[in-house]
Amino acid sequence: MTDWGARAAGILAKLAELSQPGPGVTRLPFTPEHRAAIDLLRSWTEAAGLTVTLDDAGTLVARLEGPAGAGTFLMGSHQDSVCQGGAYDGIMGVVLPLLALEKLKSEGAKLPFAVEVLAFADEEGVRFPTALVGSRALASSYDPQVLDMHDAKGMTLRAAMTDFGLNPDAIGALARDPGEVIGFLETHIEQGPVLEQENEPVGIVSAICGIERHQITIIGQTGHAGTLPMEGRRDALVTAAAIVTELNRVATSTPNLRATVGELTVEPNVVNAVPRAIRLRAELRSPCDDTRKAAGDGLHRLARQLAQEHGVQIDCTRTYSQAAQPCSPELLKGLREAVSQSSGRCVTLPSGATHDASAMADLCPIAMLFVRSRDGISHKPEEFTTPQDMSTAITVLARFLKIVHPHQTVGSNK
Ligand code: HGY
Ligand code: MN
Ligand code: MN
Repeated sequence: MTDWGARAAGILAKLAELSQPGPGVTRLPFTPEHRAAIDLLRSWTEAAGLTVTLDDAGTLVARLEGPAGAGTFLMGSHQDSVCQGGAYDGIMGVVLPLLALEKLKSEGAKLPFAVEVLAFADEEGVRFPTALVGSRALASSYDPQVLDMHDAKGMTLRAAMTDFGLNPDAIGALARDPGEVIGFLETHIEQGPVLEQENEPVGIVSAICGIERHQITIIGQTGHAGTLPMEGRRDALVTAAAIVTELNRVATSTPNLRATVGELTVEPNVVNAVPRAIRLRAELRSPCDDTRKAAGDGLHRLARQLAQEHGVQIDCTRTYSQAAQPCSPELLKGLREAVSQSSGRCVTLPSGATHDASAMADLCPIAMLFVRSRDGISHKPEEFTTPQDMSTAITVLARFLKIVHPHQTVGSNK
């Protein structure tokens, strides 16, 4: 009897070694570490009888052929990590479905459609100021302008992909025919505390939160910290602090809203000079787009009002936004059935993190299976999921594939 959870843990431990030196896992897209992960996954999946290709967005595609014309069910997640991240975020969602296919094969089960397990190159957007190129390419929402974006060393995405042996100009041709795709299921660590609190190994995602980002620049006036009177100062950091505090109060008192100011730079940033300029980046997330947009508009009003009161200049720009994506009711029904056959209660929860599934929703019905994270930790070396929980997830995925029907090519997420 195969211990599928132990198999998963062993493979993930090997993949975690394919990292830049340092604590945790650092595997960024189009790097030697990414190449090593592709090679390891390719050798393993070809041995399991799947055909493996690398598309021009850097997505590894492991395909189990099915009857002609029956359509394809897509699974998978991202291979990249954040810097000094964990060994499960993303890559576990590639390994578990591959093992579910092996489990089905060991049981002699034949599926009435083809299955592809995808390992997307870049979901985190850590190396380049963009993300989801692979999933957006399949979903026809890819913007070629992102190829001109560059990393911290000045290398463009185009150059990095070309050096990686890809043809970035062919990415647009990767778009899939929606009529051929039955759906997409992403398996992912929860990255939060809910499943642990509910004492459940897996959970079903109801919707993926929408997200928007704002850049706020504040220009005040610097001066000697000791000789400039407090009266009449135009301290840019005082305005920024008021924005951060008020934004936090609004998010804490608004249901289904999370707000974070994760980036803030100060100029001249010396202890004995009054801060002249601040650049901060705020992020808002919500499963409800109206809530998120209202909070974003409120942030701009607040910033302008404080700037007037403090006598500083301000510029607010919404630099990014991504709509909330509800999961497909039809796929959720199948997932619920598979979970109730395998582990018990079906805890359903929204995803506060974004995922490739957010982009795949433009192509086909989507669903997500969450796997319990110890202490809800993620994006850190301590990220962990037990082999037992992974074994349960593999069983759920195998059962789910036997429940999905090719006719589910129609249907939407709404
Ligand atoms: O930011 C996110 O939600 C994801 O981890 N990239
Ligand atoms: Mn992540
Ligand atoms: Mn992830």
